[in-house]
Amino acid sequence: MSQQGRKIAAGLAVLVALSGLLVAGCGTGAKLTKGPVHIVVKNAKPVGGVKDITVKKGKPVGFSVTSDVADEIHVHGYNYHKDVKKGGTISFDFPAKIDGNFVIELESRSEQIASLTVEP
Ligand SMILES: [Cu+2]
Repeated sequence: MSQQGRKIAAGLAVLVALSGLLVAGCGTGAKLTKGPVHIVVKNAKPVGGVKDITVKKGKPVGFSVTSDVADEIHVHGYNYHKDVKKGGTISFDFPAKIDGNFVIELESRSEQIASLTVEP
């Protein structure tokens, strides 16, 4: 093996060790969402994909949505609805009373923007 080859092998070994640590870190339970979540909707789609919000039952759920299209934000399961204006921002703040996995979407477009997980 050339010296460069050895360096690459050593680098790979470090990467493998690091990714092992990351996987181990996430192994126990899902990662809970810390702090407020801000979802940005651009061209009627969530920027960066569907956002995961994970909280423990009984804890507060807080997030805001800034949208470039007017629509209604619907939190399934909890059945909260709020209208957002084109270019506007709205926020939700409610206690996580029901456990399970719930879709948060742009109601009139049936476009999912976030996934709410409430752990029992
Ligand atoms: Cu809906």
